[in-house]
This record gives sequence, structure tokens and C-alpha cells, in this order.
Amino acid sequence: MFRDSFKYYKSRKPAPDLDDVIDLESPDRVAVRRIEARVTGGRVEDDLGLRSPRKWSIYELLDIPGFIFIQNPFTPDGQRYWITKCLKDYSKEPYKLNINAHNVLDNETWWDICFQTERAKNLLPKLRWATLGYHHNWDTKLYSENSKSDMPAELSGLTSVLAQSLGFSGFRAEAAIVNYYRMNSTLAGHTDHSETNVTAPLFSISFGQTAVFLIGGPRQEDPASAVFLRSGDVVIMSGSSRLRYHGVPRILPAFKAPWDDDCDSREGPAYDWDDWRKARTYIAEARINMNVRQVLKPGQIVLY
Ligand SMILES: O=C(O)CCC(=O)C(=O)O
Repeated sequence: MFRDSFKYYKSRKPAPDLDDVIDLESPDRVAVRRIEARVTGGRVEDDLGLRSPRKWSIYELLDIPGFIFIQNPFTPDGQRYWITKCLKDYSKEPYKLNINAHNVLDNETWWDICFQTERAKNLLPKLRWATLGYHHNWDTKLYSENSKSDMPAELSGLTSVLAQSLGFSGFRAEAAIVNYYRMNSTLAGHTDHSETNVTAPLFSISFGQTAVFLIGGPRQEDPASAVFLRSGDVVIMSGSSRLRYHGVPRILPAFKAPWDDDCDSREGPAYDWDDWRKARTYIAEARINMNVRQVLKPGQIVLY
């Protein structure tokens, strides 16, 4: 049952045995179908901080049809670029943040306070989520035409390239949740069913420390499998996996830090090195997940 597995992996005393967690760094120990990326070709991958799709390792879990995993397709510069974006640009207007409700920002941004003032200690761990595009309403679980911002072009571009590489034509990024996790954070089990379109795939992109990601079945009663998600890993919930229960019972210290690696690529996305130095201190003890969805059906222009 999902709830029992969640409790098991969340427990500190006793700590869980991680031997059964699916580790796609050792894909031979897991029942998978390997997928070749469709190569779109072009410079667009460089600009988005992606390696050439020819080099991606992509697997579909046979026991969870439609659950597709791309093992870190990002260059080290790509990791630094996206981590900095999430912390500096996606944590301010016009996007919505959980901390807006706390009235702690007075014409300042979370980034400015946390990385340029002494007030960081209190506020830094308080950022838990940002919503971009159609803002997810956590109470009603509904989207509304009256509550939306533009989607950042680079994030739409990233998910378009990922979608095209996997043969999902026509994917439109219309809503995103950026989840910010500290080492003791968890995300309770849920299904993502607020979108009018639950047939389009959902893209989940992780950076920083490692998550134990738990995925069950369509019902709470179904058993769940745990999967390690490491920095750069991309999960696509498509087909029948799109509406399965999932959550994050545990964050673990990463044993590798690909965001610190040197880059061998010629051109990458632009980010400010000084900003990265600040973002790096955050990600040393945190995980970020960008969760991107299509909301509308093909041809649909507005929600109602
Ligand atoms: O952090 C993750 O890997 C999952 C996030 C998620 O499930 C969500 O935003 O709905």
C-alpha cells in the first residue's frame, strides 16, 4: 500500500533499507525497455544546457508502462543554469510562491533577501514552491484563467525538446510547479489530475540532492515502487502512469555533484558566475524539482 511504503522510506529511526529502491544507474538490474531519442538536431540543445540526445540513456519501466526515465541529459553548465534560474528567476513575480501568504516579502525578492542580506537564515528554508503559467490552486485543485502568468520561454523550450525527442508531438507547457526541498522535506502522495488534459505527458526534472521517489498505482491501496532521482534526471509520466499516486518520502545526500563538474561543451546557456556561487551554497543542502504540465486539450484555447 502506498501509505505504508511512504512511512517506511520516511522513517529516520529505524532508517529504511534502500536495497529495493530502483536505481537506473544500474539498469541491468531492473526490467526496462531502452528507448532511443529521436534526434532533432541543432543548437537548441546547447542553449538549453542539454547534451546531444544521441548520448541520452532513456528507459521505460516495464512494470509501470508510460513511466519514462532519462538519466541526467544535462551538461554541468546546464545544471548550473537551471538551478540558478529556479532560485533567482522563478522565485519572484509574476510567479506565485508559498511564502507570498506569509507577507514576508516587502517589495523585495526571496533571492535578494536570502543571498544578499543577513535575513537568510529564517527565510531561506521557507520557500517550498513556485507556480508558473496557470497557477495551481492548492485548495480547490483547479486552474483558472484569472490566475496565470506567462510560462518562461526557456522552460517551454526545454520540455518541447524533451517531448519531441520522445515522440510526444504537440506538447505545450502551460503550468509548472517548482518544488524546493530541504534535506528533511517530503511531498505527500497524490495524483496530478487538475489538468483538463491528463492524456498529455507530465515532465518532472530534478536537480541537487537525491530523492527517493515513490510511485504507486491508480489507487492508494495499490503497492508502490521506489526510484532514486538524482540531479539532472528527468521523469516523464505518460500513458497509464500519468494518473498514478506518487510522492517523495525522503531526500538523501547526493554522492556525486554533477553541478560542480567541468564542462567540455563549446557553448552553453548563459548564467552569472556570481549568482551560481550563491545558488551552489543552497543546492548543497537542497533539491529542486520542476514539474511541467499541459493543461488544455489539443485545440482548446481557454479553460472555459
Ligand atoms: O519532486 C518530485 O519529484 C515530484 C513533484 C510532484 O509530484 C509534483 O509537483 O506534483
